[in-house]
Amino acid sequence: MTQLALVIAGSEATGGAGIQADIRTYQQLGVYGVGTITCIVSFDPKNDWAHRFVPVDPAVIADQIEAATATHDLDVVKIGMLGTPATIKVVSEALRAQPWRHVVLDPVLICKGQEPGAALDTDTALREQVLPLATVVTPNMFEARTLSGMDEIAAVDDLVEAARRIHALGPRYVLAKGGVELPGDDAVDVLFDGEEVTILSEPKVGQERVSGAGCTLAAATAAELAKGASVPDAVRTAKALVTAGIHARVSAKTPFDSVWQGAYQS
Ligand code: PXL
Repeated sequence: MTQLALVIAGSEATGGAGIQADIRTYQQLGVYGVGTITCIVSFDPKNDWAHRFVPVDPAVIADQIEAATATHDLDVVKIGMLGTPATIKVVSEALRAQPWRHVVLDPVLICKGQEPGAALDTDTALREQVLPLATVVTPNMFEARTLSGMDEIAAVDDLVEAARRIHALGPRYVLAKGGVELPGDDAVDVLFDGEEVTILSEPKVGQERVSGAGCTLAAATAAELAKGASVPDAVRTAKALVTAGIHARVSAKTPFDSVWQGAYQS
């Protein structure tokens, strides 16, 4: 039987990140992707690739989720960029309207085109309204600092502490991603389930950030969960897919190349 999964995320027009990367990831793992678009991000090549950000009307977001959930029996969802408090509110209300086996939250906090003041409201809304619904949350270093309230994450021990603090906010599992930002030869992620800490480590593929890695990791986790994997197994497969996708990255004129999901072989 074909497995289905929902993704609620933004469109990133170059194809590198956002729902474009999510749907490719679902496809690569044999999962039929169903998508709701929350916002449209168009980088501006005339202005240093600044993010131009347009939120989708909350009523239209609600309509999309209604169409998707009325058409299919969906019990796994990945949530990517939401972007505004109004979007967060409508998505959290829609999520509460039915039970979910897994809610994978990539807590994308700010987009460079947004006002910092608006971003603070967004952080608070995400922390209060969506984070407690997540079965897995996947913060990067910046998001881990913001959600945990820690000023500095300089080593794996700090990342573990951040994961503990974020876990206390309600999600069932925290996958805190060190990525290329923590010093050392390996890209280290920390998985915390409230009791046990699991360290996941893969050799870094260069020192450059690659667009779409975070989106792809969360989407691959959701796809594997949809197929029945446990959270630790889903995360391991997701990390392998991202690592293969960074090796095979698509070169781009934006400051970052982008992950190629099609490179992964299970
Ligand atoms: O990679 C984070 C991200 C997620 N979703 C959308 C984005 C970005 C980064 O640009 O535009 C829609």
